[in-house]
Amino acid sequence: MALLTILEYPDPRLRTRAEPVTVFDEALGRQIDDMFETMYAAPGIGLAATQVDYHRRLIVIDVSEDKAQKHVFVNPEILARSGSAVTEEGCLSVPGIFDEVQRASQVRVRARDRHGIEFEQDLEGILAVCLQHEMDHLEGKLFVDYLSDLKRERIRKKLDKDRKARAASTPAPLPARVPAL
Ligand code: GNR
Ligand code: NI
Repeated sequence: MALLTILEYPDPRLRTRAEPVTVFDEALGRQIDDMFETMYAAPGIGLAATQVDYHRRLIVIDVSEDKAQKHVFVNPEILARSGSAVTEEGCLSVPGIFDEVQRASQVRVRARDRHGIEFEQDLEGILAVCLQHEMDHLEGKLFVDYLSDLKRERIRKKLDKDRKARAASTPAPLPARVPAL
């Protein structure tokens, strides 16, 4: 298993539209396991493949507190949506930023599991919200796109500043030892 690097806004790779998964093999299984490990370590309740620079239609979600309710959605499609809910959302690709987003409160999804078996499921609550947030990632869309241009610009500047502060506090790599002449 391996921890994957999560891309951060405004990385242009987060704007990629993911392609359907066509092969359900061991490599896909490993990618799913690595995404769960990365999501739990972050920690987050969902992760879309786009966020780890893997541009296939693949999502993992676990909204439980004991890492005991793993959901995998490959090539997901929303068949129906109903209701409306406003949730304070965050995103591992937009670290430290939280704001309200309005979405459907219930969705019916059709997807495939890691073996390629198709299923349909009704989701509600945070699970429904999270699935919609993750499906946006597969389209290259981020929750900050629902906010005003002014807010999004402020967020971009704050993340830039945070990244510079992080880089400055990270010890510089040791210089390679140069043999004495
Ligand atoms: O960890 C996450 N929490 C969250 C909270 C409210 C709405 C959506 C989310 S998803 C997010 C992880 C993430 O960035 N997934 O793409
Ligand atoms: Ni996200």
